Amino acid sequence: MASKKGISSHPPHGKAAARSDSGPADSGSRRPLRPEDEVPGLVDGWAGQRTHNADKSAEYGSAAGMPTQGEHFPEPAMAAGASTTSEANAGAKVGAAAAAGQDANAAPLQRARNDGSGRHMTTNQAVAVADNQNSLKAGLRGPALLKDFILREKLTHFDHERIPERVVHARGSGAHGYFEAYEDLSALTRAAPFQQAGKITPVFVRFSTVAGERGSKDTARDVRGFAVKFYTDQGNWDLVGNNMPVFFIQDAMKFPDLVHAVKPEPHHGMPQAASAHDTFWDFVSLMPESAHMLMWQMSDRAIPRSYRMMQGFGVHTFRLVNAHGESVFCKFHWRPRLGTHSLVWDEAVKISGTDPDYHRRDLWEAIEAGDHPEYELGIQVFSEEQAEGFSFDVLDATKIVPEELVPILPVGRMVLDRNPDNFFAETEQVAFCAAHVIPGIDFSNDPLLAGRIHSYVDTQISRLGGPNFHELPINAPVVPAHNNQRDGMHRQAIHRGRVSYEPNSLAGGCPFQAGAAGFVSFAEPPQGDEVRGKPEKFAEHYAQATLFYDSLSPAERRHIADAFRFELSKVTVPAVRRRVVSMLRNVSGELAAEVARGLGMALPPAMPRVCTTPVTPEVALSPALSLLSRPGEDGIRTRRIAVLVADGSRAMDVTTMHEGLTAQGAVVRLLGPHVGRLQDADGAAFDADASLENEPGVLFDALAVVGGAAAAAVLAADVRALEHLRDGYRHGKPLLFVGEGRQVWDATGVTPLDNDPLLLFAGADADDTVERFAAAIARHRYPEREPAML
Ligand code: HDE
Repeated sequence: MASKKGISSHPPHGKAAARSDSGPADSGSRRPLRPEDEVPGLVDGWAGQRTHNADKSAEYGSAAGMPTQGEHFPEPAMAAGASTTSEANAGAKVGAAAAAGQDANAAPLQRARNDGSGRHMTTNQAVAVADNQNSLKAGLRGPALLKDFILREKLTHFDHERIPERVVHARGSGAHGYFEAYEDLSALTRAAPFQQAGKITPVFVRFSTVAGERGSKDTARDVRGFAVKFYTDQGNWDLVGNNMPVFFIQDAMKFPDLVHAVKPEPHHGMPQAASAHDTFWDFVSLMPESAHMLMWQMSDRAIPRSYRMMQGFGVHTFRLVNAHGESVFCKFHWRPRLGTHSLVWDEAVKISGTDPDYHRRDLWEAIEAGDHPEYELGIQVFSEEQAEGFSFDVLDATKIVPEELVPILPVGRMVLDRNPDNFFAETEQVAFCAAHVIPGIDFSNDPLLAGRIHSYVDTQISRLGGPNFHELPINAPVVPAHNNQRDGMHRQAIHRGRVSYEPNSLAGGCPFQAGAAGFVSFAEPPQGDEVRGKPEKFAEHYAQATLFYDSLSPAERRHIADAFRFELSKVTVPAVRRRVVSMLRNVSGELAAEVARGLGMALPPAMPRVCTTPVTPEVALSPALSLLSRPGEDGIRTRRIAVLVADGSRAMDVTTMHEGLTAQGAVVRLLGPHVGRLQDADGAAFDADASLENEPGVLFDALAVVGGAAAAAVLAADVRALEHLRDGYRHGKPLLFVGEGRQVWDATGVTPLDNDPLLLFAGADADDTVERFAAAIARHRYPEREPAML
């Protein structure tokens, strides 16, 4: 057993360190020597007491069991890690002696913020810059001089302002916030955020697309990253998930192949941020395990309306481990309070042209407006024995555990309430890592997860330039980190003392191993021989793809067929198209036939299945998979409504609409032929805050045209207004026409469906117009219009 003892409060004093207390007369920071400054004597005392490494015997044999705390000695002031006897001499640069356990990195981010307000400009060496307009020249028309260190510093820094973008998930947006636990989960896990009801843990979240480069559009058809860094009081925990609960591949060995296939083709660097090309479909159709994920990727989930309106999933099966070392399997789910909503494809394409930053802007603006996005964290918990009984393998990341099989237990909520100060310093430099777990959270043997545990740390080393990326302010934990790792590029911490190894006696044994209080890996029994291979249940590739497809509404199913048709129409090699459709036959005959029809090809025979023994899934339909089951709890809150206006629009209508919808939390914009001042027939003035040109209708969730004959005539003759309304109708959005505004609808030439519930006409003086419109907006879309509009 290792000792937890320490030596008592009065260590033996050795020879006092030779020190001079003389110094400049003005050095008020000096102080006389104190007994605890007698570092050499103290250390000798520790070294003398630690006659041998008593911890050593605990390292051997399977009986060793739980690790024990390392032998160490209580630390008197300025002793254990002291570097020099002059260390306590305070100064404007060095400050005074470090407090025991100090780690400046653990402080809140404000320690690193830089505020130039009211300050003059300086170089990086803090030398005031007199002239920031002109380089130094030999004569006004003469050559610039090499000795202009100010110009050179500025240009040199500029030349190195970029870092490599992420290999995948390069395009992303971040936000700060907090996680609040609903209840004490200590029976299940010792993970810090879940130890008491109401406990708050700070978080930083980064949402992303996967395939596109850093400057690519937000509304690409793609998986979205949903990465959460919990700064817990037990260290950082990163839950690095996606907005889809499964993945394309089962084994990390295939990840580079998958990414090479989906990224722009290497010979010509196209297409950007798109899976609609030959190499992607060639690869995935030779990897039938991707069938389930492809259904998600071709579904509405791949074109979310907003980062604030998408679910998040941990994807892999994890372990929760409690203080007794007992473990259960766990799947993590994030559920947005605003509901899960999507764009439609034509809309996503148009948005990408008009606002490639659509999701980034949406997240930023909502937080700035005080509409803080909120997500509930839920867990599915099941035992190893339960898992063994499932028809699928929980270690296979291409499978979900249906909610109908294992219910989701809500355990807390996350609120994003603060935008970053600086995109680069925070969102770009944040380094998520699947290996960042804390006591109480552990890995399962999912072979995809195993690769991730390696890959994320590794990639940061080239992306962030060395092994000390954990010291960047955004990555540093909120509790101090102490170990014997030293040096490396860009080291920020100034470690004290001569000891950077353990065991030691010269630093009183510190920092010492935490024993049972630290991270203790779950004692997973060994599984068998070392082999390269996959378990049998991994061979079933289609049952859950079918489950997903069958559980969706007709409109959602149609969107999947449309997406396959579009993507495959971009594939130039007919054999690849055929192979994909032959794979789809194993998912759904209906889907395969629809896609084949859309591609003008004969239905190929079904692809031979890898698993020929039929599997009986526990769940044949899972309504929870349909977006229809996830409308959200907040009605029209944060929905963007465009009110189309022109000179002559009834100012009263404008005001009623604006106030009525804003009162329900919607974001209303007046869209005029130009921005700025407009007036109604009576001369009442109002301002258009956007124009038909700079904020086209696709950027809104609903559109309205208010009354006023002159305005209606102007808008009915404006092709942009008509296009916005046609798009709005085609994309299933609520449309409202008040009084003479109806003339604008008539001018669109659209023949509406009978009894379209989201196409509203209101009399000029009706009282319930805003209420009817709000009710329609809360229904979001009427997808039944789409087939008629293709
Ligand atoms: Fe990632 N992934 N990934 N991934 N991943 C990265 O790490 C990797 C996988 C996910 O906002 C990279 O820092 C491997 C699944 C997100 O910064 C890289 C494998 C899931 C993000 C990497 C996977 C994810 C990444 C690139 C298969 C959902 C963005 C830059 C074995 C559970 C995090 C970086 C952010 C980023 C590797 C598969 C989610 C290269 C090897 C499955 C959300 O390390």
